[in-house]
Amino acid sequence: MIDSFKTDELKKLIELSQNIVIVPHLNPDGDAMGSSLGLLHVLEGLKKQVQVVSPSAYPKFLSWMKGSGGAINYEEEKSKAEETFRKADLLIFVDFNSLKRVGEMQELIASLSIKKVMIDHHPYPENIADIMISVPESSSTCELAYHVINQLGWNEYVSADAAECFYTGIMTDTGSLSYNSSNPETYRMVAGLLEKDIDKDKIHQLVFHSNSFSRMKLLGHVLGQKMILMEDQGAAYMCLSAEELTEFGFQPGDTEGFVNYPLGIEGINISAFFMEKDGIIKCSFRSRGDFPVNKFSEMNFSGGGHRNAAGGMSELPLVEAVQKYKNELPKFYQKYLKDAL
Ligand SMILES: [Mn+2]
Repeated sequence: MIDSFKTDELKKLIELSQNIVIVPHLNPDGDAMGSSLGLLHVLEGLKKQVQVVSPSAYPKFLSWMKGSGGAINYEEEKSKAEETFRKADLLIFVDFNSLKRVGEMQELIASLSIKKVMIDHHPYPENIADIMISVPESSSTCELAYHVINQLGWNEYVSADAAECFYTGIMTDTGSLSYNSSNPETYRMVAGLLEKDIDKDKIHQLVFHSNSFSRMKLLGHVLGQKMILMEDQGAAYMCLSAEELTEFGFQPGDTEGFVNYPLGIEGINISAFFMEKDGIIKCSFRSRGDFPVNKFSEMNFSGGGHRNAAGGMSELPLVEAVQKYKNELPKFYQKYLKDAL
């Protein structure tokens, strides 16, 4: 799957490095944290000094993962993060392919002249690293990272802790192997991880059944009061203002997966979720079938991602961002129907 020339180069680079910093994307999800911490455990097994520096906090439902407590949150520990970057001789980017995705860390990272490696499964990578391992066909960065470790001949360094982390990302990025997971390769990787004696049922329980009370209340509110259908396009959207987030005691990760719920309605194949946070509007888009939400987001919400799952942002006020969606989606949908015919 990956050029052996590239993996040879990567192996040499890791062997020569001593202080390795792993960077996930802003608001890291299960795949970003899973691949960061999985690689951390493997590289520590190889006797490297390894540190995960996240651009922002990770969601609480991932705090059971071994090593998560040691991750530096740049938003809260800027000087510690900067110190860590200064000492580093290798950076590994996981689960993103554009420096825009590290938020305020962007300038700092761009200024570092050390070697950089990218391991990612999003389409259209930007040239952000010396060694770019970009496999959009992969279900998740965790699947890809585990595959790379195997190709490097380091399977023995994948401990049960590491395997749990890698498994988590595969599970969260595929909705427990329900989408984005038709490639037999994914199951080969899952089989390899299960051989490490992980408790997959426990991981499922920890990730999907550890909702906070505040998240459940917020979910009830958004589904009950905020979901609007656009039946002509088979679409739905929901939005949450900063006031609503405060009212419901929002914690990072609380809205994770909300965007998927409207797709559970018969006839709804496109879903959007808008949230006012940190002075901007964060957008999430999902679709079923061929409708390319990544292209729609790229054109209208400075975003991108996968065909069926994309992110984006808007600097418009929330009401106007939502209005833009209501205006642009029907136009794009018409164009999509024509192009598809
Ligand atoms: Mn991912």
